[in-house]
Amino acid sequence: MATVEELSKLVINGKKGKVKTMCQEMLKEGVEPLDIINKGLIGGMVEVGVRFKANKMFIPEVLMSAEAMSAGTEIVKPAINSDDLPSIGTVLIGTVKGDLHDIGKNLVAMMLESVGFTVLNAGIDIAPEAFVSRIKEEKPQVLAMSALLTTTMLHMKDTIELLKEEGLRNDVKVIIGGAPVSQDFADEIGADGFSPDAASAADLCKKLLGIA
Ligand code: B12
Repeated sequence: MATVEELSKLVINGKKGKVKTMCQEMLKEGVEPLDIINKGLIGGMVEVGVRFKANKMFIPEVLMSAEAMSAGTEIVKPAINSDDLPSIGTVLIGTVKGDLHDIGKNLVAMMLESVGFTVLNAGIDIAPEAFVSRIKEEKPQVLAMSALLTTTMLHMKDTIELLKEEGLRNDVKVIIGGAPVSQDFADEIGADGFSPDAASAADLCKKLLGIA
């Protein structure tokens, strides 16, 4: 029987095809889908982060790991998506301007969908003006912004300021996340919430909208 540790190793080694096959096997064997994602796939990416920082892995390899992780996520996603649930609210999610990291953001999107939110995934490198214009058009209840770089997290503040300028701040709850972001930073820039991972992001959105 395949283990989450073995899956993590395949992610670290960027073995996209093998990751897909192992995810399929694990689902067949009845392994909890969220364990496959959180312990196996994310577990692998966490180690990739450690090695990247220590200069033991470089960008091309990190990208291969990222692709392997995304491919695995696509396999597991249908097993946790509850398409039949009526929508409990709409969340606009995106990675801020200048930032191309999207793995964590996509996981948050997936978790939100799995608990019944309609998710508008704006993608990466989203400028404050682009977030604000989608909020005007599509009126989500929550704006979720992701940033992985200390240099780009400041655009979260710019977006909140622009929402205020446009008189939209009270129409939408704003949550933020990503490795360099913290509760303190959220308080400082006037966001409504922060959460450190995808599962708690879904709980946070429910709490902010008063959904039990
Ligand atoms: C993968 C990766 C890349 C990939 C991205 C591929 C992709 N499609 O996303 C590539 C190779 C492209 C890349 C490029 C770069 N990267 Co990079 N990258 C990483 C790495 C190794 C992993 C990130 C990741 O995917 N983690 C796994 C996911 C699951 O975790 P996560 O993103 O944190 O998300 C979780 C939570 O944070 C939270 N969350 C995330 N978003 C949100 C949003 C909301 C609303 C909420 C509530 C929660 C939430 O939930 C998620 C799931 O639990 C990190 C190292 C690290 N430790 O984070 C560096 C890292 C982020 N990168 C870094 C750097 C420096 C760069 C580059 C500048 C490198 C370069 N010299 O070119 C470029 C910048 C490109 C750009 N303009 O964005 C630095 C940032 C340093 C800093 N403090 O600013 C890091 C920390 C590495 C390091 N230690 O030096 N990178």
